[in-house]
Amino acid sequence: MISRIQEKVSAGVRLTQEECLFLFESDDIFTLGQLADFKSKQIHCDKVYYSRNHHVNPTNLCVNRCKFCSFSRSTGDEGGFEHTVSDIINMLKHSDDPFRELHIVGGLHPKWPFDYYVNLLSQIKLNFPHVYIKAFTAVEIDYMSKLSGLTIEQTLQILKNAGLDMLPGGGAEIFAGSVRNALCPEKISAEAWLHIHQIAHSLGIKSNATMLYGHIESFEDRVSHLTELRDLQDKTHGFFAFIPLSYQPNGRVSGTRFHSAIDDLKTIAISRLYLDNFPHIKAYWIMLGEKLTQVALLFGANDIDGTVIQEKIAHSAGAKSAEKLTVAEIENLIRKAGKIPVERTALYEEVT
Ligand code: V47
Ligand code: SF4
Repeated sequence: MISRIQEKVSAGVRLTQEECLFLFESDDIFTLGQLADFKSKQIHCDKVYYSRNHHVNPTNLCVNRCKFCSFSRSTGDEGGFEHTVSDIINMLKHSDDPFRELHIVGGLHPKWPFDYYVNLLSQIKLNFPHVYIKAFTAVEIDYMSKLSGLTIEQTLQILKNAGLDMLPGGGAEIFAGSVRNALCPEKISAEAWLHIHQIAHSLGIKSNATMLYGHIESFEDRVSHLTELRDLQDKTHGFFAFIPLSYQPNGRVSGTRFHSAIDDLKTIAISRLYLDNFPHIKAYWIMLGEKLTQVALLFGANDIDGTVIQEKIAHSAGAKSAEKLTVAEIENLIRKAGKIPVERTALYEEVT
């Protein structure tokens, strides 16, 4: 089977679900790396993208309590926080690090009205007109639509008018119903997640997609997750990047399988090979660690996210990576992998 897959990759022919599963079950990591690097070079030469980005988490209070999430709190819990819009603007004004992209995600606050989110976007655009805003997972969009009584389409259109530039890829977790029910029973369904991204794309709002892996899912679950994304991308071409998120064990999900550096590299490489219609595969250094991220650049990843100032979600689940990276550190990491660092905006425009 591997020689057939090699021939198909060289000829640019799409891989089947069976071939994708075969690759997950294979331990031939060097062949996988070679194939994925070949594919990545075809699309991007040796360019690896990064952005100067800043994370903002308006609140960690959340009415959902997903089992893998160490970030969220219920009202009254120790460690809960809720920031006003002016707190956030002040915090950004006093940031020591320059940024071109804001990544804004948070919990589903039990009391805030829809206006909070609209106001947050418009105040950010007023104060930082040149910054792109990547904000609110499909889970948050669904919650806002229920809060406001508006349709998903109306909700997204209002957010877009207020300054929303694109959606992040969070909340996808694993689409397989049995795993989703075990990990995050209160979260929107896979169908709802895909539907919200489809509507966003139809309104001209681009988005990313993620897959949380390395917990209780099977390789078959990963293949069907990737297939759902590939199918939607065929219809809309609205996704920029796919980001496999390596599960950071937090002790609240029992029965997790040991996951490893090899599994992380394999998942990046297979994503590059199978998602032939996704322009970018992102190695998220916050969850992989800086050193493995550098190796992932030789396994099909062509994006490293960014400086990621003030990340809270992975670090509250025990991620050991740095709090942020400087541009010099990122560029050095990319160059030492034999690749060419390219700064980008959230919308993948090259910054010169
Ligand atoms: O949806 C929560 C995940 C996601 C854990 O679009 C965990 O550019 C691992 O989606 N272990 C949010 N993961 C992060 C996210 C993201 C990150 C960077 C860039 C982009 C982008 C999106 O974090 C959640 C959930 O899947 N998460 N807990 C955990 N213990
Ligand atoms: Fe809430 Fe998101 Fe954490 Fe789930 S993953 S508990 S929806 S913040």
